[in-house]
Order: sequence, then C-alpha cells, then structure tokens
Amino acid sequence: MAPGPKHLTTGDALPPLQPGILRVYSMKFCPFADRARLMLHAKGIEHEVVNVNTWKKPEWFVEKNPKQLVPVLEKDGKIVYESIITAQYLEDIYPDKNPLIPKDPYQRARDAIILDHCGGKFLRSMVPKVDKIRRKSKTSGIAAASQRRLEEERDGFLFRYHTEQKFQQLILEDQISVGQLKSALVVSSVWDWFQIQIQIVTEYCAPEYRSKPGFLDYMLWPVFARLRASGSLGVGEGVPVSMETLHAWYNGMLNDPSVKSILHPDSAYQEFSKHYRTENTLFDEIETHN
Ligand SMILES: N[C@@H](CCC(=O)N[C@@H](CS)C(=O)NCC(=O)O)C(=O)O
Repeated sequence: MAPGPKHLTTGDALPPLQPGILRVYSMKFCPFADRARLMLHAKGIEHEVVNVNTWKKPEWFVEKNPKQLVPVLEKDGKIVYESIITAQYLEDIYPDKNPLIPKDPYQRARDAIILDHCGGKFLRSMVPKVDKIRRKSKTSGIAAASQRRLEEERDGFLFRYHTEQKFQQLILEDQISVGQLKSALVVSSVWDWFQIQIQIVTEYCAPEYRSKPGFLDYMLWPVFARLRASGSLGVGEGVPVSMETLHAWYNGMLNDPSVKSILHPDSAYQEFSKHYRTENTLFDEIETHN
C-alpha cells in the first residue's frame, strides 16, 4: 500500500475540488478521522483523501470546519464534520452499499449506549485534557498533578478516563513504571472504572452479539486500537477475564480489510503520540503503509 498524501500545512493551497468527487479531510494518526475512513472503505465509497497538518493548519481549513478539526467530508459544496456524524451521514447517503447501522431500533439504542460510554465523550476530549495534564505534571510532578485532578473532578466520568490516559502517556515517556501505574489506578479507583468500561465493551464484542464488523465496531476500533498500541490493555495481573473476549474482538478486527486499510504499526502510534502537539509533530516522517 502506498503511503497517503502529505499533510497540507499553513501556506499550502487548497487542492482543486472536482464535481461529484467525495473528499475527506483527514490526518493519518487521528482516531476520529479513522472512523470516517473505516466507513468509507467498508462501504466501498469512492473518495479522495486530503491530509491536514492539525498542528499548523492551512488557512482555508477554517472554511471547511469552524472548529478546525478533522475529519471533514466535502462533496459538491456540502460539508459535514464530527466523526460520528460523518459516519452516520455516509450510511444515510449510501444506504444500499454494505449497510452498517442496524435497522432494529433496540439494537440501534444499545449501540448508541455503548458508543456514549466508550466512544463519544471520553475520546472526544481526550487529546486536550491529556495535554493539560501533561503540562501540569511537568511543572508540579506526577503525584501533585494527579492529586489535583482527583480533587477537581473526583466523580467525573471523563476525569477517570483521562487519568488513565495520562498514565499511559507517562509510561510511554518512561516517566512511570507499570507497577506505579497499577497502584495509582487502584488508589484513585480508576482501575474499577476501567474494568467496568471493558465489561460494557465486552458485552458488545462478544461473538454472539454481532457476526461481522458494523458501524459500532468502526466507531470503537480507533479508541481501542490506540489503547492496545500503548500496551495499556495488557496491564499486569488483575486483568478481568472479559479481556479475553476483548482480545478476540481485536484479533477479528485486525483481519478486517477496512481496518487493515488504515492501520499503522503500533510503533507508529507510539511515536506519534510522543510527539503530538510539539513543534516537531511528525505527520509525514513516521513510517506507515497508508
Ligand atoms: N469531536 C471531533 C474531534 C476531532 C478531533 O479532535 N480531531 C483532531 C485530530 S485527532 C484535530 O483535528 N485537532 C485539531 C485541533 O485540535 O486543533 C470528532 O469526533 O470529529
């Protein structure tokens, strides 16, 4: 597979749009953009990819999305953004191409619940919060930063996820060992929370629940692919039995042609997450196959 197009940056011109061609503005390592790209691939929708340097964006990008976030879809003057909305939109405009969203209202409602738990809120604000925590932990030390977060948002759903994310980041940066992580998670009761999340996803991942990947798999995959790449799903003893189901789901997903079409090696995600939001963000330098 050829590496994708280079990421356009400040000063770069908008590639000319062509009538009838669907375009996705993307970023190679963005989990949200992955959602749109997975749907495009799984439904076999012809499209072109324009990669955007999300750290130093081209000036014209604000006209595509006032929030200046990828993914964005554009075709014949119609623009749609927000990853879950783009995915639903693709299903709506191409209902007959490999339908991926269940028709049964109950199934749709269950999917929406799982996505609400695991795909929407906590992924949506993950990046800025991790940044904030990292900045804090640099200035005041890991323990102080995590203590402050505990006090600020003790009962917050997002906080628990972000704490977990923060520790992953610190592990990646070699600032904390897995043993320290485990004790920190237990102390802050994040570990229990994390297990509950895993159980919820497991209900969905169980083979009897679904026979082939659909909308929800593609919405969840980018989150869990990154957790997996960071090694945090293999954290020591105490891993719930349900993890086995989760791992079986991973293995199934890894063989899915749409997942393969966007997947990078674990090392590429790790490398990217180390550098994201630094002046040296490596959008094009990290070796990938797509
Ligand atoms: N809620 C958005 C989040 C998209 C998002 O955060 N994309 C990141 C890249 S992973 C981005 O474009 N960041 C640019 C920025 O923060 O300025 C969605 O689901 O599409």
